[in-house]
Amino acid sequence: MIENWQHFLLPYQQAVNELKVKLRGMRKQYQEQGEHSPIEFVTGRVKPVDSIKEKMVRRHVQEDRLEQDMQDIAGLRIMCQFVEDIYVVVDQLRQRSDMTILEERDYVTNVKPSGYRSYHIVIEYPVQLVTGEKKILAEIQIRTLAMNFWATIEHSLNYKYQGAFPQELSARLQRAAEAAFKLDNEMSEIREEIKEAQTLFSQRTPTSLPTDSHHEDHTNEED
Ligand code: 0O2
Ligand code: 0O2
Repeated sequence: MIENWQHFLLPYQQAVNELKVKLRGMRKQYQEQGEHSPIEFVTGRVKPVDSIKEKMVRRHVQEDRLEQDMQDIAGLRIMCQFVEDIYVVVDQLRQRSDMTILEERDYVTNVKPSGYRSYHIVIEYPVQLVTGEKKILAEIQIRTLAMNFWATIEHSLNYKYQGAFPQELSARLQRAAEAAFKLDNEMSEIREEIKEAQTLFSQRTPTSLPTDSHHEDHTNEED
Protein backbone atom coordinates (compact mmCIF):
# COMPACT_ATOMS: atom_id res chain seq x y z
CA MET A 1 0.00 0.00 0.00
CA ILE A 2 1.27 3.44 -0.88
CA GLU A 3 0.75 5.27 2.41
CA ASN A 4 2.36 8.55 1.54
CA TRP A 5 1.30 9.61 -1.94
CA GLN A 6 3.00 12.97 -1.61
CA HIS A 7 6.28 11.18 -1.03
CA PHE A 8 5.65 8.78 -3.93
CA LEU A 9 4.81 11.61 -6.32
CA LEU A 10 7.70 13.90 -5.41
CA PRO A 11 10.12 12.63 -8.07
CA TYR A 12 7.32 12.91 -10.66
CA GLN A 13 6.68 16.54 -9.69
CA GLN A 14 10.40 17.18 -9.93
CA ALA A 15 10.50 15.63 -13.41
CA VAL A 16 7.49 17.63 -14.63
CA ASN A 17 9.01 20.87 -13.36
CA GLU A 18 12.39 20.16 -14.96
CA LEU A 19 10.90 19.05 -18.27
CA LYS A 20 8.68 22.13 -18.49
CA VAL A 21 11.75 24.34 -18.13
CA LYS A 22 13.72 22.33 -20.69
CA LEU A 23 10.96 22.19 -23.30
CA ARG A 24 10.10 25.86 -22.87
CA GLY A 25 13.82 26.54 -23.24
CA MET A 26 13.70 25.01 -26.72
CA ARG A 27 11.11 27.59 -27.75
CA LYS A 28 13.29 30.40 -26.39
CA GLN A 29 16.26 29.15 -28.40
CA TYR A 30 14.33 29.16 -31.68
CA GLN A 31 13.06 32.66 -30.94
CA GLU A 32 16.53 33.85 -30.07
CA GLN A 33 17.72 32.65 -33.47
CA GLY A 34 14.88 34.54 -35.16
CA GLU A 35 13.41 31.25 -36.37
CA HIS A 36 9.89 29.88 -36.31
CA SER A 37 9.50 27.81 -33.14
CA PRO A 38 7.90 24.39 -33.66
CA ILE A 39 6.79 24.71 -30.02
CA GLU A 40 3.96 27.13 -29.30
CA PHE A 41 3.53 26.38 -25.59
CA VAL A 42 4.13 23.68 -23.04
CA THR A 43 2.02 22.45 -20.12
CA GLY A 44 2.59 19.72 -17.62
CA ARG A 45 0.99 18.05 -14.66
CA VAL A 46 1.33 15.22 -12.20
CA LYS A 47 -1.71 12.96 -12.43
CA PRO A 48 -4.00 13.57 -9.45
CA VAL A 49 -4.06 10.68 -6.93
CA ASP A 50 -7.76 10.00 -7.56
CA SER A 51 -7.12 9.69 -11.32
CA ILE A 52 -4.20 7.32 -10.64
CA LYS A 53 -6.38 5.14 -8.43
CA GLU A 54 -9.24 5.14 -10.93
CA LYS A 55 -6.89 4.17 -13.77
CA MET A 56 -5.32 1.40 -11.64
CA VAL A 57 -8.75 -0.21 -11.33
CA ARG A 58 -9.65 0.38 -15.01
CA ARG A 59 -6.32 -0.97 -16.30
CA HIS A 60 -5.83 -3.68 -13.63
CA VAL A 61 -2.52 -2.20 -12.49
CA GLN A 62 -1.19 -3.50 -9.16
CA GLU A 63 0.37 -0.97 -6.85
CA ASP A 64 3.76 -2.68 -6.96
CA ARG A 65 3.70 -2.33 -10.80
CA LEU A 66 2.59 1.31 -10.81
CA GLU A 67 5.99 2.83 -11.61
CA GLN A 68 6.48 0.55 -14.63
CA ASP A 69 2.91 0.22 -15.87
CA MET A 70 1.44 3.70 -15.57
CA GLN A 71 3.32 5.79 -18.06
CA ASP A 72 1.55 9.11 -17.61
CA ILE A 73 1.88 9.87 -13.90
CA ALA A 74 4.19 12.62 -15.14
CA GLY A 75 2.56 14.22 -18.20
CA LEU A 76 3.83 16.92 -20.50
CA ARG A 77 2.05 18.49 -23.43
CA ILE A 78 3.67 20.35 -26.29
CA MET A 79 1.40 22.45 -28.48
CA CYS A 80 2.46 23.28 -32.05
CA GLN A 81 1.07 25.58 -34.73
CA PHE A 82 1.45 23.16 -37.64
CA VAL A 83 1.27 19.38 -38.06
CA GLU A 84 4.78 19.49 -39.59
CA ASP A 85 6.08 21.04 -36.35
CA ILE A 86 5.06 17.92 -34.44
CA TYR A 87 7.60 15.85 -36.34
CA VAL A 88 10.30 18.51 -35.89
CA VAL A 89 9.73 18.34 -32.13
CA VAL A 90 9.77 14.53 -32.18
CA ASP A 91 13.13 14.61 -34.02
CA GLN A 92 14.49 17.07 -31.48
CA LEU A 93 13.44 14.83 -28.59
CA ARG A 94 15.04 11.79 -30.24
CA GLN A 95 18.38 13.60 -30.26
CA ARG A 96 18.41 14.55 -26.59
CA SER A 97 20.82 12.83 -24.24
CA ASP A 98 18.95 13.70 -21.03
CA MET A 99 16.03 11.36 -21.71
CA THR A 100 15.51 7.96 -23.29
CA ILE A 101 12.55 7.34 -25.58
CA LEU A 102 10.91 4.01 -24.77
CA GLU A 103 7.81 4.16 -26.96
CA GLU A 104 6.24 6.29 -29.66
CA ARG A 105 2.57 6.24 -30.61
CA ASP A 106 1.61 8.21 -33.69
CA TYR A 107 -2.08 9.01 -33.36
CA VAL A 108 -1.56 11.90 -35.78
CA THR A 109 -1.39 9.51 -38.72
CA ASN A 110 -3.29 6.72 -36.97
CA VAL A 111 -6.32 8.58 -35.70
CA LYS A 112 -8.10 6.93 -32.75
CA PRO A 113 -11.70 5.80 -33.33
CA SER A 114 -12.87 8.69 -31.12
CA GLY A 115 -11.29 11.17 -33.54
CA TYR A 116 -8.37 11.84 -31.15
CA ARG A 117 -5.09 12.90 -32.74
CA SER A 118 -1.73 13.50 -31.01
CA TYR A 119 1.80 12.10 -31.04
CA HIS A 120 2.67 10.29 -27.81
CA ILE A 121 6.17 9.65 -26.58
CA VAL A 122 6.98 7.71 -23.44
CA ILE A 123 10.35 8.58 -21.97
CA GLU A 124 12.54 7.38 -19.17
CA TYR A 125 13.88 10.39 -17.33
CA PRO A 126 16.48 10.43 -14.54
CA VAL A 127 15.71 12.64 -11.56
CA GLN A 128 18.48 13.53 -9.14
CA LEU A 129 17.27 13.02 -5.58
CA VAL A 130 19.20 13.44 -2.33
CA THR A 131 18.96 9.65 -2.05
CA GLY A 132 20.50 9.19 -5.49
CA GLU A 133 19.27 8.98 -9.07
CA LYS A 134 15.79 7.67 -9.83
CA LYS A 135 14.58 6.90 -13.33
CA ILE A 136 10.91 7.59 -13.84
CA LEU A 137 8.53 7.29 -16.79
CA ALA A 138 6.85 10.34 -18.32
CA GLU A 139 4.47 10.79 -21.24
CA ILE A 140 4.90 13.66 -23.68
CA GLN A 141 1.88 14.44 -25.86
CA ILE A 142 2.65 16.55 -28.93
CA ARG A 143 -0.26 18.08 -30.84
CA THR A 144 -1.39 21.08 -32.82
CA LEU A 145 -3.54 23.81 -31.32
CA ALA A 146 -6.52 22.44 -33.26
CA MET A 147 -5.94 18.89 -31.97
CA ASN A 148 -5.64 20.31 -28.45
CA PHE A 149 -8.89 22.23 -28.79
CA TRP A 150 -10.74 19.10 -29.84
CA ALA A 151 -9.13 16.85 -27.19
CA THR A 152 -9.80 19.33 -24.40
CA ILE A 153 -13.49 19.60 -25.28
CA GLU A 154 -13.90 15.87 -25.80
CA HIS A 155 -12.11 15.14 -22.52
CA SER A 156 -14.46 17.36 -20.53
CA LEU A 157 -17.51 15.80 -22.21
CA ASN A 158 -16.07 12.41 -21.31
CA TYR A 159 -16.21 13.39 -17.65
CA LYS A 160 -19.89 14.16 -18.03
CA TYR A 161 -20.89 11.11 -20.07
CA GLN A 162 -18.21 8.62 -18.93
CA GLY A 163 -17.42 7.88 -22.57
CA ALA A 164 -21.01 6.83 -23.38
CA PHE A 165 -21.94 9.77 -25.59
CA PRO A 166 -25.45 10.09 -27.01
CA GLN A 167 -25.33 9.24 -30.72
CA GLU A 168 -26.01 12.81 -31.83
CA LEU A 169 -23.15 14.16 -29.70
CA SER A 170 -20.83 11.43 -30.90
CA ALA A 171 -21.58 12.35 -34.52
CA ARG A 172 -20.97 16.02 -33.79
CA LEU A 173 -17.63 15.23 -32.15
CA GLN A 174 -16.65 13.21 -35.21
CA ARG A 175 -17.52 16.13 -37.45
CA ALA A 176 -15.61 18.51 -35.17
CA ALA A 177 -12.57 16.23 -35.39
CA GLU A 178 -12.80 16.31 -39.19
CA ALA A 179 -13.10 20.11 -39.11
CA ALA A 180 -10.00 20.34 -36.89
CA PHE A 181 -8.16 18.06 -39.34
CA LYS A 182 -9.18 20.32 -42.24
CA LEU A 183 -8.12 23.41 -40.33
CA ASP A 184 -4.67 21.88 -39.74
CA ASN A 185 -4.38 21.07 -43.45
CA GLU A 186 -5.42 24.57 -44.50
CA MET A 187 -2.89 26.12 -42.12
CA SER A 188 -0.19 23.78 -43.42
CA GLU A 189 -0.86 24.99 -46.96
CA ILE A 190 -0.07 28.58 -46.02
CA ARG A 191 2.49 27.88 -43.31
CA GLU A 192 5.48 29.38 -45.11
CA GLU A 193 3.63 32.66 -45.44
CA ILE A 194 2.52 32.56 -41.80
CA LYS A 195 6.03 31.73 -40.58
CA GLU A 196 7.49 34.59 -42.61
CA ALA A 197 4.99 37.06 -41.17
CA GLN A 198 5.60 35.86 -37.62
CA THR A 199 9.38 36.02 -37.94
CA LEU A 200 9.12 39.52 -39.40
CA PHE A 201 6.84 40.61 -36.60
CA SER A 202 9.05 39.24 -33.82
CA GLN A 203 12.14 40.89 -35.36
CA ARG A 204 10.39 44.25 -35.46
CA THR A 205 9.41 44.05 -31.79
CA PRO A 206 12.31 44.91 -29.44
CA THR A 207 12.64 42.07 -26.92
CA SER A 208 13.80 44.41 -24.17
CA LEU A 209 10.46 46.21 -23.85
CA PRO A 210 8.65 45.15 -20.66
CA THR A 211 5.27 45.23 -22.43
CA ASP A 212 6.52 42.73 -24.99
CA SER A 213 7.92 40.28 -22.45
CA HIS A 214 4.65 40.49 -20.55
CA HIS A 215 2.70 39.64 -23.70
CA GLU A 216 5.05 36.79 -24.46
CA ASP A 217 4.76 35.33 -20.96
CA HIS A 218 1.00 35.44 -21.15
CA THR A 219 0.59 33.77 -24.53
CA ASN A 220 3.03 31.04 -23.67
CA GLU A 221 1.75 30.28 -20.19
CA GLU A 222 5.02 31.19 -18.60
CA ASP A 223 3.70 33.57 -16.00
P1 0O2 B 1 -7.67 20.63 -15.62
O1 0O2 B 1 -8.95 21.34 -15.84
O2 0O2 B 1 -7.71 19.68 -14.46
O3 0O2 B 1 -7.14 20.01 -16.86
P2 0O2 B 1 2.94 26.72 -14.79
O4 0O2 B 1 2.53 27.71 -13.75
O5 0O2 B 1 2.42 27.06 -16.16
O6 0O2 B 1 4.38 26.39 -14.78
P3 0O2 B 1 0.80 25.02 -13.97
O7 0O2 B 1 -0.04 26.23 -13.76
O8 0O2 B 1 0.91 24.05 -12.82
O9 0O2 B 1 2.27 25.35 -14.43
O10 0O2 B 1 0.17 24.20 -15.11
P4 0O2 B 1 0.42 24.19 -16.68
O11 0O2 B 1 1.78 23.68 -16.95
O12 0O2 B 1 0.06 25.51 -17.25
O13 0O2 B 1 -0.59 23.14 -17.15
C1 0O2 B 1 -1.38 22.33 -16.31
C2 0O2 B 1 -2.49 21.85 -17.19
O14 0O2 B 1 -1.91 21.11 -18.23
C3 0O2 B 1 -3.42 20.92 -16.51
O15 0O2 B 1 -4.60 21.57 -16.33
C4 0O2 B 1 -3.67 19.80 -17.51
O16 0O2 B 1 -4.95 19.86 -18.06
C5 0O2 B 1 -2.74 20.04 -18.63
N1 0O2 B 1 -1.83 18.95 -18.99
C6 0O2 B 1 -0.55 19.13 -19.39
N2 0O2 B 1 0.01 17.98 -19.72
C7 0O2 B 1 -0.88 17.05 -19.56
C8 0O2 B 1 -0.86 15.64 -19.78
O17 0O2 B 1 0.12 15.02 -20.20
N3 0O2 B 1 -1.97 14.96 -19.51
C9 0O2 B 1 -3.05 15.60 -19.04
N4 0O2 B 1 -4.11 14.88 -18.78
N5 0O2 B 1 -3.11 16.93 -18.84
C10 0O2 B 1 -2.04 17.66 -19.09
P5 0O2 B 1 -5.18 21.76 -14.87
O18 0O2 B 1 -4.77 23.10 -14.39
O19 0O2 B 1 -4.81 20.62 -14.01
O20 0O2 B 1 -6.71 21.81 -15.16
P1 0O2 C 1 -5.81 11.91 -18.53
O1 0O2 C 1 -4.89 12.32 -17.43
O2 0O2 C 1 -7.24 12.02 -18.16
O3 0O2 C 1 -5.47 12.57 -19.83
P2 0O2 C 1 -3.54 4.51 -21.35
O4 0O2 C 1 -2.48 5.58 -21.20
O5 0O2 C 1 -3.14 3.24 -20.69
O6 0O2 C 1 -4.92 5.04 -21.00
P3 0O2 C 1 -2.64 3.86 -23.87
O7 0O2 C 1 -3.20 3.37 -25.15
O8 0O2 C 1 -1.56 3.07 -23.22
O9 0O2 C 1 -3.75 4.15 -22.85
O10 0O2 C 1 -2.12 5.31 -24.01
P4 0O2 C 1 -2.49 6.39 -25.05
O11 0O2 C 1 -3.80 6.12 -25.67
O12 0O2 C 1 -1.28 6.56 -25.87
O13 0O2 C 1 -2.64 7.65 -24.11
C1 0O2 C 1 -3.70 7.83 -23.23
C2 0O2 C 1 -3.85 9.32 -23.03
O14 0O2 C 1 -4.01 9.93 -24.31
C3 0O2 C 1 -5.09 9.67 -22.26
O15 0O2 C 1 -4.80 9.76 -20.90
C4 0O2 C 1 -5.46 11.02 -22.83
O16 0O2 C 1 -4.68 12.05 -22.25
C5 0O2 C 1 -5.08 10.87 -24.26
N1 0O2 C 1 -6.17 10.30 -25.06
C6 0O2 C 1 -6.18 9.10 -25.65
N2 0O2 C 1 -7.33 8.90 -26.32
C7 0O2 C 1 -8.06 10.01 -26.16
C8 0O2 C 1 -9.36 10.41 -26.64
O17 0O2 C 1 -10.08 9.70 -27.34
N3 0O2 C 1 -9.79 11.64 -26.27
C9 0O2 C 1 -9.02 12.47 -25.49
N4 0O2 C 1 -9.53 13.67 -25.18
N5 0O2 C 1 -7.81 12.11 -25.02
C10 0O2 C 1 -7.33 10.91 -25.35
P5 0O2 C 1 -5.85 9.35 -19.80
O18 0O2 C 1 -5.52 8.04 -19.23
O19 0O2 C 1 -7.23 9.57 -20.29
O20 0O2 C 1 -5.51 10.38 -18.66
